[in-house]
Amino acid sequence: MTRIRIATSIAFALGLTAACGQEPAKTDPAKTEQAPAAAPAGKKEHVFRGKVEGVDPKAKTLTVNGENVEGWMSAMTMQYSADKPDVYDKVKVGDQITAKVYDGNFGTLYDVQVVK
Ligand SMILES: [Cu+2]
Repeated sequence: MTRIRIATSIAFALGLTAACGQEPAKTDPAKTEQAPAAAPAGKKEHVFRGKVEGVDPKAKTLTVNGENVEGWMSAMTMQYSADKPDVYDKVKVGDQITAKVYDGNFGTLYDVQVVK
């Protein structure tokens, strides 16, 4: 499911990407379409930074070239979903963004902000 570029996949193929692309454990697609996903309670929060390389409002995915997030994920380009549906309208290719991410959830960006 995860589209990782060849260059990064070579570097990270040996185990580091094992957790990436995992769907959040309790995601209900019908629900997330209606309401913002609640931030996971009690999970460690990390600050995510990256550059948007693709936006697909229909599929509700963002392809983001993310910087290394210590203890969460290595630097890589992959697809994420956003916590709120309006993010796909707000964010454009080339935007630098920040977001909140949580331990155990490697597929969702919360509180996405475009860095001006
Ligand atoms: Cu990843």
